[in-house]
Amino acid sequence: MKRILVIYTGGTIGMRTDPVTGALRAFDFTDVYNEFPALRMLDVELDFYDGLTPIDSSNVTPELWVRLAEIVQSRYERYDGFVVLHGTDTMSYTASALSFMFENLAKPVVFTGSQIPMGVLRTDGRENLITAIEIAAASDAEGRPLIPEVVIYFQSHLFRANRATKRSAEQLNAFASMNYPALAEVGVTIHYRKEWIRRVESCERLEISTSMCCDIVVIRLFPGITERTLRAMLGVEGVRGVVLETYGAGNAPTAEWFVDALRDVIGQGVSVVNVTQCHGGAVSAIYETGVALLNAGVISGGDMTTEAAVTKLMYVLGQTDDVATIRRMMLEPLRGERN
Ligand code: ASN
Repeated sequence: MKRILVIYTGGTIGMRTDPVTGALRAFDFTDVYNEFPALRMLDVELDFYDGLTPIDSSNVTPELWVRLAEIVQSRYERYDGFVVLHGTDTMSYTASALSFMFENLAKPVVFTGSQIPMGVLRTDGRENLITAIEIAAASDAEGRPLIPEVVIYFQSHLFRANRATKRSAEQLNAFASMNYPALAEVGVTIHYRKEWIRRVESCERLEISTSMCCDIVVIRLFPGITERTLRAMLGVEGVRGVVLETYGAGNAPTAEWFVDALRDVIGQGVSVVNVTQCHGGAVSAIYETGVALLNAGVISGGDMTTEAAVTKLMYVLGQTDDVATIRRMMLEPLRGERN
């Protein structure tokens, strides 16, 4: 029987309605079999880790990412797979961050959550949790895990974590992966799309990187942005990296002050990564407005999501100070996060 560890971090999935007051309060996962007896029907041995204080995921910090990475690493040999219950609001940041922090991951780490609390009759959490556990336990004919990567399972779709983004605050189908196909689709059966799943490239021990650099800013362009605003954002003391959300295929104003402001900080050793504000598609310097950025030394983020660009930049800046290495690592797919 496969052994799966479920790690509870908080979010809507862990909420139930208090029968007396009607208010939502955190669910006691130590009592999960009473709350949710159907779990006993799964053909897996489940353990629950509830040593974290449940939080709304808007309060997530990189310290929690490190805790999660350490929890998985210290129990890696004991379990066949891991399910992380997490709030949906920042799930794609946490899951993406972990995809970079794990080196040589060969077992599934499946994130899931819900839009409707577990303790509400019409919850989507029940199906999400059960299927996430099944996916974490799935193996091929040789007994190797089917999904040796960090993934998000939500409403019938399994996505690579660093390709996924929260697309709706209302619909149960809350996540999307615009630039990479789903790794599995769930209907009557779970249909794995093996051609899109990462292969394990090394059988070395799982290592984790716990140094994530938070000295970055995200700048979303808008028509009317002034030189004063741009320079103030770029000039924040200690900033080492910038994720610049540009228009369309990576386009930005060609005004001299704009390009100069970027060239100045790049000259001072700041790494600037260009991603598109569009939900799908990639940065490609096909217009003059994109070429100017490349010439100024901006790094193309290709088809990365903002979440992937932010967490990858934090990870890469945590690894090295060398600007050329940072550029090379940002341009290379490290965990299947970009083409
Ligand atoms: N605010 C919640 C969270 O991210 C939303 C959810 O889980 N659906 O923690």
